[in-house]
Amino acid sequence: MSKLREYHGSYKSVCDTFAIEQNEFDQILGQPEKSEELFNIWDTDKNGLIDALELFSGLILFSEAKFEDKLRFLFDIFDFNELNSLSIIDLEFMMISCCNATFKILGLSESEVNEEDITEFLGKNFNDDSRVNISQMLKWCAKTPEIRDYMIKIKKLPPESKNPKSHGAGSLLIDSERQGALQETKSLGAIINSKKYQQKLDWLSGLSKKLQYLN
Ligand SMILES: [Ca+2]
Repeated sequence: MSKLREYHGSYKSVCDTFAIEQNEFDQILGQPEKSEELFNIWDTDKNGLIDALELFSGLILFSEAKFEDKLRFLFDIFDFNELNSLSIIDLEFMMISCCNATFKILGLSESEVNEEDITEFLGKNFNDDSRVNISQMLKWCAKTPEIRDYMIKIKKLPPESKNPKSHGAGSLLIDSERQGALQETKSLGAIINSKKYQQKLDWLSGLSKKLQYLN
Protein backbone atom coordinates (compact mmCIF):
# COMPACT_ATOMS: atom_id res chain seq x y z
CA MET A 1 0.00 0.00 0.00
CA SER A 2 2.85 2.44 0.71
CA LYS A 3 4.23 1.58 -2.73
CA LEU A 4 0.86 2.50 -4.20
CA ARG A 5 0.87 5.81 -2.31
CA GLU A 6 4.29 6.40 -3.84
CA TYR A 7 2.97 5.65 -7.35
CA HIS A 8 0.07 7.96 -6.75
CA GLY A 9 2.50 10.67 -5.65
CA SER A 10 4.48 10.28 -8.86
CA TYR A 11 1.27 10.26 -10.87
CA LYS A 12 0.38 13.63 -9.37
CA SER A 13 3.79 15.05 -10.18
CA VAL A 14 3.91 13.58 -13.72
CA CYS A 15 0.33 14.23 -14.91
CA ASP A 16 -1.93 17.28 -14.81
CA THR A 17 -4.96 15.37 -16.02
CA PHE A 18 -6.70 12.08 -15.32
CA ALA A 19 -5.54 10.67 -18.64
CA ILE A 20 -2.21 8.83 -18.58
CA GLU A 21 -0.03 8.17 -21.64
CA GLN A 22 2.33 5.23 -22.01
CA ASN A 23 5.50 7.22 -21.24
CA GLU A 24 3.84 8.77 -18.17
CA PHE A 25 2.70 5.32 -17.08
CA ASP A 26 6.31 4.11 -17.29
CA GLN A 27 7.52 7.04 -15.21
CA ILE A 28 4.82 6.56 -12.58
CA LEU A 29 5.49 2.85 -12.16
CA GLY A 30 9.27 3.20 -12.47
CA GLN A 31 9.76 1.54 -15.88
CA PRO A 32 8.00 -1.74 -15.12
CA GLU A 33 8.71 -4.89 -17.11
CA LYS A 34 6.26 -5.62 -19.92
CA SER A 35 5.00 -2.10 -19.51
CA GLU A 36 3.21 -2.10 -22.86
CA GLU A 37 1.30 -5.23 -21.97
CA LEU A 38 0.38 -3.71 -18.65
CA PHE A 39 -0.71 -0.50 -20.28
CA ASN A 40 -2.89 -2.40 -22.76
CA ILE A 41 -4.81 -4.07 -19.94
CA TRP A 42 -6.08 -0.61 -19.06
CA ASP A 43 -6.28 0.95 -22.51
CA THR A 44 -9.06 -1.29 -23.76
CA ASP A 45 -10.24 1.23 -26.34
CA LYS A 46 -6.67 1.53 -27.64
CA ASN A 47 -6.52 5.29 -27.82
CA GLY A 48 -3.14 5.47 -26.11
CA LEU A 49 -4.58 6.82 -22.86
CA ILE A 50 -5.68 5.26 -19.63
CA ASP A 51 -7.91 6.60 -16.92
CA ALA A 52 -5.92 7.37 -13.78
CA LEU A 53 -8.93 6.89 -11.52
CA GLU A 54 -9.56 3.44 -12.95
CA LEU A 55 -5.90 2.51 -12.77
CA PHE A 56 -5.53 3.47 -9.12
CA SER A 57 -8.91 2.05 -8.14
CA GLY A 58 -7.85 -1.27 -9.64
CA LEU A 59 -4.35 -1.28 -8.16
CA ILE A 60 -5.78 -0.47 -4.74
CA LEU A 61 -8.65 -2.96 -4.86
CA PHE A 62 -6.47 -5.81 -6.05
CA SER A 63 -3.56 -5.13 -3.72
CA GLU A 64 -2.95 -7.27 -0.68
CA ALA A 65 -4.02 -4.91 2.06
CA LYS A 66 -6.73 -4.65 4.64
CA PHE A 67 -10.07 -3.42 3.37
CA GLU A 68 -9.84 -0.39 5.63
CA ASP A 69 -6.51 0.72 4.15
CA LYS A 70 -7.89 0.32 0.65
CA LEU A 71 -11.00 2.30 1.44
CA ARG A 72 -8.99 5.11 3.05
CA PHE A 73 -6.84 5.43 -0.05
CA LEU A 74 -9.83 5.31 -2.42
CA PHE A 75 -11.57 7.87 -0.28
CA ASP A 76 -8.62 10.28 -0.58
CA ILE A 77 -8.51 9.86 -4.34
CA PHE A 78 -12.21 10.53 -4.84
CA ASP A 79 -12.37 13.38 -2.33
CA PHE A 80 -11.77 15.75 -5.23
CA ASN A 81 -12.53 18.88 -3.26
CA GLU A 82 -10.53 17.76 -0.24
CA LEU A 83 -13.49 18.22 2.07
CA ASN A 84 -12.82 14.96 3.93
CA SER A 85 -16.24 13.81 2.86
CA LEU A 86 -17.70 12.38 -0.32
CA SER A 87 -20.96 13.34 -1.97
CA ILE A 88 -23.14 10.59 -3.37
CA ILE A 89 -21.95 11.54 -6.85
CA ASP A 90 -18.32 11.11 -5.73
CA LEU A 91 -19.28 7.71 -4.34
CA GLU A 92 -21.00 6.79 -7.55
CA PHE A 93 -17.91 7.74 -9.46
CA MET A 94 -15.74 5.70 -7.11
CA MET A 95 -17.90 2.65 -7.62
CA ILE A 96 -18.00 3.02 -11.39
CA SER A 97 -14.20 3.33 -11.49
CA CYS A 98 -13.80 0.31 -9.22
CA CYS A 99 -16.17 -1.81 -11.32
CA ASN A 100 -14.63 -0.84 -14.64
CA ALA A 101 -11.15 -1.47 -13.22
CA THR A 102 -12.31 -4.89 -12.04
CA PHE A 103 -13.59 -5.79 -15.50
CA LYS A 104 -10.27 -4.76 -17.03
CA ILE A 105 -8.18 -6.65 -14.50
CA LEU A 106 -10.30 -9.77 -14.96
CA GLY A 107 -10.07 -9.38 -18.74
CA LEU A 108 -13.80 -8.87 -19.18
CA SER A 109 -13.13 -6.11 -21.63
CA GLU A 110 -16.56 -6.24 -23.23
CA SER A 111 -18.22 -5.54 -19.88
CA GLU A 112 -18.79 -2.11 -18.57
CA VAL A 113 -20.59 -1.19 -15.45
CA ASN A 114 -24.27 -0.35 -15.69
CA GLU A 115 -24.30 3.05 -14.15
CA GLU A 116 -27.99 2.88 -13.37
CA ASP A 117 -27.43 -0.16 -11.18
CA ILE A 118 -24.92 1.83 -9.16
CA THR A 119 -27.21 4.84 -8.88
CA GLU A 120 -30.05 2.62 -7.76
CA PHE A 121 -27.88 0.78 -5.26
CA LEU A 122 -26.61 4.02 -3.71
CA GLY A 123 -30.11 5.50 -3.79
CA LYS A 124 -31.31 2.66 -1.59
CA ASN A 125 -28.54 3.36 0.90
CA PHE A 126 -28.16 7.13 1.01
CA ASN A 127 -30.14 10.32 0.60
CA ASP A 128 -29.13 12.16 -2.54
CA ASP A 129 -27.83 15.14 -0.65
CA SER A 130 -25.87 13.29 2.00
CA ARG A 131 -22.11 13.43 2.38
CA VAL A 132 -20.15 10.70 4.08
CA ASN A 133 -16.87 10.84 5.90
CA ILE A 134 -14.37 8.01 6.13
CA SER A 135 -15.63 6.53 9.39
CA GLN A 136 -19.21 6.52 8.08
CA MET A 137 -17.96 4.86 4.90
CA LEU A 138 -16.12 2.17 6.86
CA LYS A 139 -19.19 1.44 8.96
CA TRP A 140 -21.44 1.37 5.94
CA CYS A 141 -19.14 -1.00 4.03
CA ALA A 142 -18.92 -3.36 7.00
CA LYS A 143 -22.68 -3.72 7.22
CA THR A 144 -23.44 -3.78 3.50
CA PRO A 145 -23.59 -7.31 2.09
CA GLU A 146 -23.00 -6.18 -1.50
CA ILE A 147 -19.61 -4.70 -0.56
CA ARG A 148 -18.60 -7.82 1.34
CA ASP A 149 -19.75 -10.07 -1.53
CA TYR A 150 -17.87 -8.00 -4.03
CA MET A 151 -14.59 -8.29 -2.13
CA ILE A 152 -15.11 -12.02 -1.72
CA LYS A 153 -15.80 -12.39 -5.44
CA ILE A 154 -12.52 -10.76 -6.31
CA LYS A 155 -10.88 -12.92 -3.63
CA LYS A 156 -9.77 -10.04 -1.43
CA LEU A 157 -10.30 -9.35 2.23
CA PRO A 158 -13.82 -8.08 2.93
CA PRO A 159 -14.49 -5.23 5.38
CA GLU A 160 -13.89 -6.19 8.98
CA SER A 161 -17.12 -6.81 10.73
CA LYS A 162 -17.89 -7.07 14.40
CA ASN A 163 -19.99 -10.11 13.68
CA PRO A 164 -17.60 -13.09 13.70
CA LYS A 165 -20.11 -15.30 11.87
CA SER A 166 -19.68 -13.42 8.65
CA HIS A 167 -15.90 -13.91 8.60
CA GLY A 168 -14.05 -16.38 6.47
CA ALA A 169 -16.49 -16.91 3.62
CA GLY A 170 -13.77 -15.89 1.15
CA SER A 171 -11.51 -18.77 2.02
CA LEU A 172 -14.36 -21.22 1.48
CA LEU A 173 -14.70 -20.36 -2.17
CA ILE A 174 -13.56 -23.23 -4.33
CA ASP A 175 -12.60 -22.88 -7.96
CA SER A 176 -15.96 -23.67 -9.51
CA GLU A 177 -17.62 -21.20 -7.19
CA ARG A 178 -15.04 -18.66 -8.12
CA GLN A 179 -15.82 -19.23 -11.76
CA GLY A 180 -19.50 -18.68 -11.07
CA ALA A 181 -18.71 -15.55 -9.12
CA LEU A 182 -16.76 -14.11 -12.03
CA GLN A 183 -19.56 -14.80 -14.45
CA GLU A 184 -21.95 -13.10 -12.12
CA THR A 185 -19.65 -10.11 -11.98
CA LYS A 186 -19.70 -10.01 -15.75
CA SER A 187 -23.48 -10.08 -15.98
CA LEU A 188 -23.64 -7.15 -13.58
CA GLY A 189 -21.84 -5.13 -16.17
CA ALA A 190 -24.65 -4.82 -18.64
CA ILE A 191 -23.72 -2.49 -21.43
CA ILE A 192 -23.30 1.05 -20.31
CA ASN A 193 -25.33 3.82 -21.74
CA SER A 194 -22.30 5.58 -23.07
CA LYS A 195 -24.02 8.94 -23.32
CA LYS A 196 -24.71 8.85 -19.60
CA TYR A 197 -21.15 7.88 -18.88
CA GLN A 198 -19.97 10.74 -21.00
CA GLN A 199 -22.24 13.10 -19.08
CA LYS A 200 -20.67 11.88 -15.87
CA LEU A 201 -17.25 12.62 -17.26
CA ASP A 202 -18.41 16.06 -18.36
CA TRP A 203 -19.78 16.66 -14.91
CA LEU A 204 -16.51 15.66 -13.36
CA SER A 205 -14.47 17.84 -15.64
CA GLY A 206 -16.63 20.73 -14.56
CA LEU A 207 -15.44 20.07 -11.03
CA SER A 208 -11.84 20.68 -11.74
CA LYS A 209 -10.26 22.61 -14.54
CA LYS A 210 -7.40 20.19 -14.37
CA LEU A 211 -9.57 17.38 -15.66
CA GLN A 212 -9.28 16.53 -19.27
CA TYR A 213 -10.89 13.28 -20.15
CA LEU A 214 -10.49 11.90 -23.60
CA ASN A 215 -12.49 9.51 -25.79
CA1 LIG B 1 -8.09 4.48 -23.46
